[in-house]
Amino acid sequence: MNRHVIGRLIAAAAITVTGVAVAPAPASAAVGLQVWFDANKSGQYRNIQGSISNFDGYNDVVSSVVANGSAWCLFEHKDFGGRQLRVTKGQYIANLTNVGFNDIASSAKRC
Ligand SMILES: [Ca+2]
Repeated sequence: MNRHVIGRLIAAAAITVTGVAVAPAPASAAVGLQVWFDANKSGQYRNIQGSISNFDGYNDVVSSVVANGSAWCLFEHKDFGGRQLRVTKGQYIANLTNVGFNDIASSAKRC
């Protein structure tokens, strides 16, 4: 392989890397409220698109969240009852323990 060909290969590799870098990450494409069962975006995941009056199947387990598109409110009880935690638009809370809301959320809606 001569030097010229190697140069072209390096240029092609650089273009490929650039292409990957500018592609949207899956997280940035998300809409709604993203919730994970564990801290730091780990464990099972749900993407909430609208008002959910009852976290059926994931009640009292949410430990990290990202609010996309608007602010979202988490509620302690189903049907938007009990204590409320407002997550501002774009905010990522890596560990809901830090805001006194770990394994508590039972419903959510935009707010
Ligand atoms: Ca609850």
